[in-house]
Amino acid sequence: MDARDCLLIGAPVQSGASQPGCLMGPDALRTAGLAEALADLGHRVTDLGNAAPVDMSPPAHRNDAIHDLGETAGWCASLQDRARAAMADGALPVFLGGDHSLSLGTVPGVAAHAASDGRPQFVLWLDAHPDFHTLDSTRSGNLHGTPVAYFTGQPGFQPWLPAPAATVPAAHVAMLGIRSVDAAEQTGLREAGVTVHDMRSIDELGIIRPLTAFLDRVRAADGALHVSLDVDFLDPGIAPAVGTTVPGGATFREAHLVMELLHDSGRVTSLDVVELNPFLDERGRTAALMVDLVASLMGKRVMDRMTRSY
Ligand code: 5AB
Ligand code: MN
Ligand code: MN
Ligand code: MN
Repeated sequence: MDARDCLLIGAPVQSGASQPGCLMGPDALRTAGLAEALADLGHRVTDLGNAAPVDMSPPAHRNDAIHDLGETAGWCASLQDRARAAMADGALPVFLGGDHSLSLGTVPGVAAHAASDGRPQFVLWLDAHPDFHTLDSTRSGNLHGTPVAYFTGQPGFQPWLPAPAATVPAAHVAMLGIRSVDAAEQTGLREAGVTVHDMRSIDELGIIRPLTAFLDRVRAADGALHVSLDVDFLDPGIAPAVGTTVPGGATFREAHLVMELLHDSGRVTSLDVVELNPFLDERGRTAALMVDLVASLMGKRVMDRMTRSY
């Protein structure tokens, strides 16, 4: 990868989760040396500090489980603007979460820029969960479980959340690492046509084949690629600092391989690093691992290889 202009944008959102702590995520990633790691790789890095939500007071929703709707809607609006502006600057934005509800803003924002460039937007969702609830289907009321339904244009989000600046077709979304899906999500994902590679398919096929198949599609369409990396994509044994641990996640080596293949593809145009809850971490090890994975995605490797073929 050539040297890129990387913009670090903190999004200390925690209104979409039930456990407090994601508020500290951006600072933990900074403390773990994210800017330095990217600068060491030759990238130009600017840390824009933390974004803030705009004021919003949507009407109450009939689903009583939903909490902090106004604050999450305010983040959604604010981050759509920030994401769009960062892309218009020609930069590669790295959004430092914050819970996964931040993708309610980042994905429509980058997709709106891609649309103005006449490029199709693709999304790679690295997560234990598909986050495909609607406001009506969420049982927990935690809006970090809703962004993919929102940005693929599923009905029922307005007027409670702002209209997305642009949507991403469900057929342009691939998910990897999935191992906890609620019944309503199963149905929704199937009907929408999202590509879901669950952990079983990774066990059976390995992680390379599904990923390279998706990257080939992005390349063929000359698409922009947003990567959304949820800490719980990883196995809790290596990444304990997350409120929604699910056993059986990606290993250290699988995760690095995903990042290295993404780097080699040269397609990644924007990135979310989400759900880090430093209050649950052990001596900063999860934050350090997330920084290391972002570095892999941005070109860090142990050995320079002449060629690679699989
Ligand atoms: B995360 C669950 N499906 O709706 C729900 O961590 C979990 O951003 C959502 O992937 C997990 O609350 C959201 C049970
Ligand atoms: Mn552009
Ligand atoms: Mn998630
Ligand atoms: Mn998750």
